[in-house]
Amino acid sequence: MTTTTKTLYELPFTGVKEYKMFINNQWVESASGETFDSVNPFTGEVWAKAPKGEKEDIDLAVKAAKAAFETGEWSKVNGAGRAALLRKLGDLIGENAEILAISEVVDNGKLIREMLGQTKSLSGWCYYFAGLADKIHGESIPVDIPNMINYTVREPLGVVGAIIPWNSPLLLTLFKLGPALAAGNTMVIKPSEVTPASLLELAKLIEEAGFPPGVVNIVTGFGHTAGDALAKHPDVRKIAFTGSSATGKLIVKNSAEHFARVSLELGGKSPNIIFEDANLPNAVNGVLAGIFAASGQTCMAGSRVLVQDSIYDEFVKRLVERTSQIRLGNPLDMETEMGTVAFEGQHQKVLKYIEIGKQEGATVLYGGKRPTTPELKNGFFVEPTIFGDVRNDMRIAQEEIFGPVVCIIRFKDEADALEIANDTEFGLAAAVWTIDVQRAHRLASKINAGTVWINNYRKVSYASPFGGFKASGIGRENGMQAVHEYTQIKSIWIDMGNVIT
Ligand code: TXE
Repeated sequence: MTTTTKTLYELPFTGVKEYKMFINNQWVESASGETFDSVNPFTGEVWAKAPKGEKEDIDLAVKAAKAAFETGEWSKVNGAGRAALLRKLGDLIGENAEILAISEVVDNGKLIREMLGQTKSLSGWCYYFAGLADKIHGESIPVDIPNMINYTVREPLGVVGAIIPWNSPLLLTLFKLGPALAAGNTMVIKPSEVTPASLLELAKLIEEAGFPPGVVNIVTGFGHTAGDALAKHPDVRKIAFTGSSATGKLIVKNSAEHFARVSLELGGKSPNIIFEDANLPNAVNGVLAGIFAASGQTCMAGSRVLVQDSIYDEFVKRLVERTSQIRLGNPLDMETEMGTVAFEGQHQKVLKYIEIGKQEGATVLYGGKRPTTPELKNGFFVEPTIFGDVRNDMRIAQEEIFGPVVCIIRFKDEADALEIANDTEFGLAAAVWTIDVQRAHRLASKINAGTVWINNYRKVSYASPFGGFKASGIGRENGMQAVHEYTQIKSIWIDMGNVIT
């Protein structure tokens, strides 16, 4: 039997798709009737339009979410019921993985080969948090007061506002939606203005799964209007945000006006540390995946590669050789190995940082420009770029570039590596490549980062807490810890009386 494997994926329609947004299980235009464009970063052309939601639309969505939480059908659904709905959503995501993946690729230029795998794995987030939905319990506490019983329960917070970036809209939404709904909250989700489509495709599945009206609302629009209104809304009890540190700060200030909780997953400048005893082919693979996957647009990108002096030349030679083989092209083609960056503004930012790196005296070992071949010239491409001779105090080593640009920094010994690794305002992730198990554990315990990978890079699971130290964020996503972040504890006291004599 012969099987044919599809290599080029395409949208199931032609022309510009006009989306509506999802409030109270209704598909609606924005109150103003205005829309905004989503541009395909490979072609530079508009491929979809979404409603330009603003404060009025956010108010409607929060009202629906509040009613669903307080008095609606959802307020009567127990943990097992919430689990069943999440499982159904997981099934539907699996069945519709292709359209979800394609709409995200056309919105942000990520690779279809990466997105197909990622969208299938999203079902796992639904199943995992479904499994926890009926296991959210408090404690019985032995208080030191006669005749008193004290116990706690974990209750949902109420309306959760989720503000989502453009680099991985579906995955970063599932990080929030899974635990928030498992715990019994309701949600208003604001996708990035750069990538509205994949979350509106997800909304179709949320409707089909049978979630009652108001449980999940998706309002498309801009950060300074819709996002701002959501963060400031007095009926929103928690804001779950992934994005830039600058916007994260604003969100903390705005949500403080009504004491909403916040969880923030912000930027990074993660060190990927290669010792002389490391398995070099594996380390090179880890460095490539760490920085060039998603064209470097991941918060956990291994953007600082620290290489021990004794293997520096050999490592760089291997890295340049492998990088020169990376095939840039149409992100919808399964053969393509690196896509575009997500939008024009980000493209300009990345190219600007490459110029800054050159001015700072770093050496371009590979790449460093926008490619000019006819097939690539309309897309927001940046060549995979390797800077050598980088000092850790350079701007390219300290500021988040969020593109396919890696800084190679030399170190002498373990102490030197640790000092450089921690010399950053960020603390999201780090990796150590060594076969010395004692050194691996020593460094894992001393690096200031929320995740440390040993002899691997970029592994994430719904079961394992993810989040940052220092300027990389507040709170954790994934794992049981995430469910707790969407609950509040109530302490209940019972007086047993004195009837027995
Ligand atoms: O992020 P913003 P931008 C970093 C990365 C990137 C830079 C800028 O370095 O180059 O941030 O990207 C919404 N109130 N990361 O400008 O502004 C916005 O609409 C409420 C790292 O796109 O943080 C979008 O939905 N919301 C990162 C979301 O915030 C507001 C992922 C993220 O946009 C708002 C993305 C406001 N005043 C960028 N202003 C990561 N950690 O993975 C904007 N938003």
